[in-house]
Amino acid sequence: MLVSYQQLDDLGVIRIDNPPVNALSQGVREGICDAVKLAQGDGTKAIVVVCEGRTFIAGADINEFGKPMQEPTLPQVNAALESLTKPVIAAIHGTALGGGFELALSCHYRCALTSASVGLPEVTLGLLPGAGGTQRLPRLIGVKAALDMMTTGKKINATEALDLGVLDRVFDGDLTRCAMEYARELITEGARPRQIRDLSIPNDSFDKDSFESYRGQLNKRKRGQEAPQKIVSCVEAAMGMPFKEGLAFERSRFMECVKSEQSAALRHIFFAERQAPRVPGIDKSVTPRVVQRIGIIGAGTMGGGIAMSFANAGIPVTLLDSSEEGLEKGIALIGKNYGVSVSKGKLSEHQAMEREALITGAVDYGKLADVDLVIEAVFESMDVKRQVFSRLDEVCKQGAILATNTSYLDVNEIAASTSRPQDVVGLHFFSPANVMRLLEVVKAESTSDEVVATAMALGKRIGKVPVLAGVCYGFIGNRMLRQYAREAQLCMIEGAEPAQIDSVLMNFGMAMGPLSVGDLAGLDIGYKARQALTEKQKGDPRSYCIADALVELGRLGQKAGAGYYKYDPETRARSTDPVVLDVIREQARKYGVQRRALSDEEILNRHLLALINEGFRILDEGIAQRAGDIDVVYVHGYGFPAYRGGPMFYAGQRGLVNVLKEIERLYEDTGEPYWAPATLLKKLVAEDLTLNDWIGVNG
Ligand code: 3H9
Repeated sequence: MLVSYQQLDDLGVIRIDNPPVNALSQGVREGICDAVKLAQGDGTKAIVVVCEGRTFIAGADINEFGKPMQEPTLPQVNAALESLTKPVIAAIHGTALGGGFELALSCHYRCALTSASVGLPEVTLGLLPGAGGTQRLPRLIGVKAALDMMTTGKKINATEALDLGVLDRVFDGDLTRCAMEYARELITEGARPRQIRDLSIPNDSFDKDSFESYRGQLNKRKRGQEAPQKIVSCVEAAMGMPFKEGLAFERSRFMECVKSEQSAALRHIFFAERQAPRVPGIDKSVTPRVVQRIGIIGAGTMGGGIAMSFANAGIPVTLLDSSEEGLEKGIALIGKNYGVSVSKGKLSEHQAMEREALITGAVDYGKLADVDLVIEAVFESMDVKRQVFSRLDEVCKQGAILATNTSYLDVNEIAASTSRPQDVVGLHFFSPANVMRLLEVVKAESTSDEVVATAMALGKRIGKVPVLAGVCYGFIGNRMLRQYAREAQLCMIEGAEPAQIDSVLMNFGMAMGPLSVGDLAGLDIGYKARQALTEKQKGDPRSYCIADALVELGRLGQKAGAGYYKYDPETRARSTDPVVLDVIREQARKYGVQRRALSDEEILNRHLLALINEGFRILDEGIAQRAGDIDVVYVHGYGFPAYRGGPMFYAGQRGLVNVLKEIERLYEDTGEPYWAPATLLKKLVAEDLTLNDWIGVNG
């Protein structure tokens, strides 16, 4: 029974029970309508709507989008609840989200546990609140607050919701009992049904110009996204139209969103994120090890960021550095970062102090004797890593997990420097580690299932999206990035300016262009890494000669005020530098490259197809378990626009046949082996299969 109705003296209780999150599937919607009919006809004086399990309704059932809509629709359910002629009280625990919150807004009163929160996260799925949210919320809390909630998709906690007037009552304790007491209070007071639809929005609360400037801000904040702009239109409609017409307007915009490619892409990412931590082949009986204390080696920016990730989740950390001076610097940087969070109002001083207190500094490896898991974040050199791991092997207790944060190096070789390779795993965090959500969990040949399961569970516990990767140079993300970065270099030497390349990729939706990313990270990093390689390993000099020449001129990127661009020392605004254009032309001459004008389309295609082709190879080799994992890596670690679903989903949207044709053309034109189409791509096209049809080497 997804929905039950029970009469308890003078109260009716509608109880929803659709685990795991009480999503509003067709059966639930039908069940609520049936319950409303019973409630209307019996002798009860008020109705309480409550949910079983861990949360109030978390929204429409996302699995139903993209399939034919089945009645009753959620707007119909909400209209039925709102029209009941006795007070209806929503009793909220956990999170009332999306359609779940809209259902609560159709009830006449709302109460919640103090631990609850409410929100309209539809925008994160490329949707808008399509069951009256855009019409009811502005009537209840005003246009500006409603727009902010709906366009950010952020939840608000019960206290904020009470202050805003979204909730009427909050309490601690047994929700159903408290809600029933509240309902009886309302009956005693003679409270009447109170419909938000009947409230009006004052016409002067938000004028036409304010809507225009709000749209302009959204264009920057939500660059390229359709749903946020449609939300603004719906709220404008709420102001200018009667409720019923506003609802119809909202419905038609909602249906446009449901059918959009952007929403399909964001829904794909929603499910891919949840699937990523699952590792087929690991037996359900494998239980993760208990992890209560973490050790981190290296108090640099990376080590400090990793330490903060654990402290933020309440897990104590021992942060070790080889020198007192390095340790002091690292701890000071952590303190500074927490200070910034306090000044931005993201943390209270007390919270920041509590978190900092969880991080203890050390310079003596003996202090790591009792940690359950240790992560090495030292200099990227195999010799250094091997020394660190053999030392850890000596000091760490049996059963402790030994992890490396290497971005490229061979985890098998690192594991071999210990007597317990089964306990060694890669945990590749992305910078800044306390902010970025991606965590590549690298399984080496001997890593035990228990260790992988522990890493996945721990990643989730600290709020990351863990993705399994196999061992190869650069794992999933950086291996693909090399192909993408190569195209940026080649496009430059062949004729494009840095600003053209960056703006093409920004217009596609990338968080930053490849050359701006280079300047931000520092061009010296790649330069140093190349110095350690042989000429053969470095590959085609055209793919790095410009970067090398810039470093040799002291242009190390933003930190030096100059890289691919020059940077204003005060504002840090970037501009094109004729010196760089000269360097590019000089390198083209040196390598005999005939420069030409490159179209934006060519630049975009070459970058994306380079990612996609390598993605197919990675999938074929079993380095990634699923295409969706690659998408999650690119969205959460490399600024790929989530509304395009990640490189592999995007390839599917373009059509694998078309993608193959374009890669084949690039291969023919250049003769470069890296443009040889990936075997898996050819196989899927030949067999007329999609990526979803394909079951990879990992099952
Ligand atoms: C909407 O409401 C549109 C309306 O305005 C208009 C309609 C006309 N549907 O995240 P978790 C599954 S749009 C189906 O790991 P947590 C999820 O896939 C919707 N399934 O748990 C997973 O399944 P599995 C607006 C859903 O405790 C399982 O539940 N609402 C839905 O970390 C557990 O999920 C949202 O955008 C759903 N709506 O977090 C809210 N939600 O175990 C989306 C979850 O098989 N949901 N599942 O992988 C969330 O934000 C989080 O799931 C929540 C719980 C915070 C609720």
